[in-house]
Amino acid sequence: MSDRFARSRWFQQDRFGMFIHWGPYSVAGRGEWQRSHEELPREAYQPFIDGFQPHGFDAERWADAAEKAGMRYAVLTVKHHDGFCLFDSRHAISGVMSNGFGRDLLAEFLAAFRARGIKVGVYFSLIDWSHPDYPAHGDLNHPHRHDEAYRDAEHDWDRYLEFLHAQVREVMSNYGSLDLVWFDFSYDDMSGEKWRARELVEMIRELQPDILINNRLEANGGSFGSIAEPEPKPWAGDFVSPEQLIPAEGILDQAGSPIPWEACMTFNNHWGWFRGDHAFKSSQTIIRKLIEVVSKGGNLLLNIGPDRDGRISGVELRILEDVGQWLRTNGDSIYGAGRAGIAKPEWGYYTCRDDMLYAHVLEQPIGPLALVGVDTDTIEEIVIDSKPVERAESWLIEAYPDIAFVSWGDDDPAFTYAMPDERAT
Ligand code: FHN
Repeated sequence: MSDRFARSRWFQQDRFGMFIHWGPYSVAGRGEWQRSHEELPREAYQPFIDGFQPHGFDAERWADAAEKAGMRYAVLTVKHHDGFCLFDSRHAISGVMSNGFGRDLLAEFLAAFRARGIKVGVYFSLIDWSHPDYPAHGDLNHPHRHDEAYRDAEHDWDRYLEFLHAQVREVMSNYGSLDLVWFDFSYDDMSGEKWRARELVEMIRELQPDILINNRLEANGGSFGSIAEPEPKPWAGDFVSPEQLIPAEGILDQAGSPIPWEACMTFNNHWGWFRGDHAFKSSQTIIRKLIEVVSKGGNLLLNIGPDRDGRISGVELRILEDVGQWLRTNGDSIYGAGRAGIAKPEWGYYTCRDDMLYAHVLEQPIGPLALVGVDTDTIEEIVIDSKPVERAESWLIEAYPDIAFVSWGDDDPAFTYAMPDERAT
């Protein structure tokens, strides 16, 4: 990978992160687009801002869950589209320091995760529905899109950008060394220099020289931006951020060299807490997605949406522990691993780290395991993790008597998950 991405080395080592969507939208449990979907003018959204009082919140619990899951970095929504700041901002229109709560939740998040050696990132929304100068015209889902007085009013875009840049400067200046900034999102003509992105990136790089920036100053979850071009824009970012999807072949630049990328995914079907959405992905599904993204040279950023008090459900905690248990056995095939450069086999995925090839056997192949295209002379050892062991073991040992393999243990862990509405105490 070109040294253009030299600062991403930790990112490609760590592979697995926690995304956290939390704010006033977590009060009602109707998702982070509640204000837009319900077309709530400011005064109608104010009760949710005032109701965001997570006095029982303990960031240690989040950090503990991430550590047990084997997550190596974490990204918190310090400001989502509703404009509410989880950090102490002199410029905030609404936030934890002005709604009566009075605790700097970003500072608490950073302290708890750093104490465990987990890298820290901040999600920052480029869109701000609460700011009078953020126009309703381009953003079809702006809560005021049907409010003619708002829509037809004069919006001073430069004044909005001053506000946006000032808040980013506060986060970059006041919270120590940050590992990653996750902007969200560009769309239509709202991209690149429309955000005064060159100036923003220069400021960020001056304050946080080693920080990673995603590609959403000019892109979104379904686009690349210029990062893959021979002459990428200064705001192209350090990694691509596909959303709820895993690219077929991983992500390469136009010269065919791999580019760092990270698939972000929800645990259920929503980013912010959504009451009644109990469709949590199983640990096996998460592990399979983690294997797939790493086999294609990518990362997985798995989202949790804590409730109004910052609690994670007991079901999610148990699933995360299952994933961490698998990683404690098979982590060598994930952390610091990546593309193997050989064709994907029909029974699963290869990942490769240094001179070690890992065969992740997810489906029982027909006949012996064919390590197609594998030059075993160049590979020091082939480690196969297979599932379920009893089904795989016989033909694996028969086919490859001299290969050690790492077992997944039981098929679908026999954990009986409590009902999702059981909240962690
Ligand atoms: O609109 C946001 C959405 O609420 C969520 O934050 C996702 C996460 O990547 N990003 C945007 C949609 O692409």
